[in-house]
Amino acid sequence: MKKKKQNKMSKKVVIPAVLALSVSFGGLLPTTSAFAEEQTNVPTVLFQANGLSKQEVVKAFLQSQVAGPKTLSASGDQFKIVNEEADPATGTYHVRTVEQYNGIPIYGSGQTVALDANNNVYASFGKVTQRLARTIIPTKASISKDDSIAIAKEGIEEKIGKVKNYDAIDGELTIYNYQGQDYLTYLVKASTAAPAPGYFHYFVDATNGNVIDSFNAIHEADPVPTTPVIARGLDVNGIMQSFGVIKDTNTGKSLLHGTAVNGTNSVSVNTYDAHRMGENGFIILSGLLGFTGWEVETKTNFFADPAAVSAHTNSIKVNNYYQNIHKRNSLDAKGMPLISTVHIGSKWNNAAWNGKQMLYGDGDGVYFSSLAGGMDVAGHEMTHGVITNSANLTYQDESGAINESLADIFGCLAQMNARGLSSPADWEIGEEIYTPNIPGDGGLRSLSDPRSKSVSAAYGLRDNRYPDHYQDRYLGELDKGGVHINSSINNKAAYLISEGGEHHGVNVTGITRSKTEKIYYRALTKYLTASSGFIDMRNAAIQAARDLYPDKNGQPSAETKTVISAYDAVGVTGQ
Ligand code: TI1
Ligand code: ZN
Ligand code: CA
Repeated sequence: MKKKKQNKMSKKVVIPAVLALSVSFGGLLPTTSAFAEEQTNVPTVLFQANGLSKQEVVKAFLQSQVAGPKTLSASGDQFKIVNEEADPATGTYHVRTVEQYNGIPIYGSGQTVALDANNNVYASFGKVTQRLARTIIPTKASISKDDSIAIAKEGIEEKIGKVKNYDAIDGELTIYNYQGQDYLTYLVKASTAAPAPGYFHYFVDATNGNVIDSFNAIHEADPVPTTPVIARGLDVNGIMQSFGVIKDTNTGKSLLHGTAVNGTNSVSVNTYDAHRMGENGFIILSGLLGFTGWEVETKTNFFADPAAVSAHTNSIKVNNYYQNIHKRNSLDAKGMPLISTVHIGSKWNNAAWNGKQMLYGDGDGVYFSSLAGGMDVAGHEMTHGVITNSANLTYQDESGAINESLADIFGCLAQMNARGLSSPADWEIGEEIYTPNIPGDGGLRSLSDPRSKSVSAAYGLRDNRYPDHYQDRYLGELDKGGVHINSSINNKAAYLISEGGEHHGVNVTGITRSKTEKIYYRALTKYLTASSGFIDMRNAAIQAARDLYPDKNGQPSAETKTVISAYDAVGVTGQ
């Protein structure tokens, strides 16, 4: 009873300094994350429930972050709840919202709000648009949805030629902010198989039919089921692997279609061959439409393509990692199939996630050998799949660097997990496939010491090395704003959290891999949003650490302190 009273008193500190500051700028700028004071003492209550329902609390809290006139009848309710989940482990409740204007969703918007057991808001991430109620965005379309579809078709067919048959095409009214201006658009999404596979997105101005922006995304195809058999094959590293596949009983051929089984969850795992189709074409075609390449087949139950065997078995291992360590059922947490295609392009020195599946190049044999041979590469690409289905971090600038970094972090952790706890730590990424003619030179990037790796002089970085401090970050336009460069700053923070060490004069006490992965997974799936940058990553990791390892007597736990000092060490400091 007494405790309860104290809690009530403490709730008076509704808006801590950090939040108050961001709100005071809020009339002009979008606010960034609202985040409870991390250091000590101040209770982590950003907003009191006051008997409201969870949904009401979330909306009232988000509205409270909007400075000035909150609502205007023309703009309507600004926030729409799109996902809610309880976390039984911590008794907390997590809500995702998107913003809308007059009921029309705003493309790319989103917030996460976390409620404690009393329904009080204790954390929130994601920009809140400040002047929506005062912004005049047209909400009346003067062209029809069908007109917008016709306009999108025209654009698509200019690019890939006459499309006889669209697999799917539809439009939806969406507010799209492009180069600082809000447009009422129809977002037309179109899937094509021929003459080229594609998943096109067209933003057609609903007031005048202009195409504001367009791009291509991706989808997957269905497997063909038959009789299960056990097959084998050598992987890229010369190791014999054994795995279940299906045999087409009519032709007697086995296909590289299997299942990753973990307890009651089972996920389809299908691996295909692009026969060296060009990477650009493949990425576009496969994205939405579902072109996955050609079947990998054998008549003997022995699969003779090492790249296919590696991609296939690595994807099972990475899935096992996410299922066993994070209780995640495949990349979308809903059991989606794991699709990989190997032999993309001619000597393509890369691997990718196209929104739907994994793609692996063969490498040129000098810079990289077959990229399917890197288990951490598979972990990296599959983590992009997890990100697509959680925070959906925008692949550009800071949010892109956080996206790339989480791909590297979980790539490393999944690989270490597969090797077993007793195996030595490995914080190099891509060591199995990088510069095959120079043995022992590690990987493409290093999480333990980013500066041990050189980077192209085109970036103009100090000593042409990957940065390990926020002040050394790359601010140019190459690599989508340095997504593979600045990722190193966050990579180093994750390494320090796990292993500890002194960095730029800050001492960090390591808390183990196992605690590190729990913190980052929680930050990714419960707190980060599409627009999160470095400071949000810091705040999300601290919040996740505090959830998992709570403060005691107003003092952060050792784990939380480690997270704070790791981010201090890489120059990402609480303001
Ligand atoms: S997600 C993918 C980006 C690809 C864009 C091209 C379409 C990516 O980040 N690929 C990894 C592959 C990798 C991963 C290689 C781990 C080695 C180790 C990557 O880092 N690519 C580098 C080469 C890059 O694209 O700059
Ligand atoms: Zn990547
Ligand atoms: Ca590695």
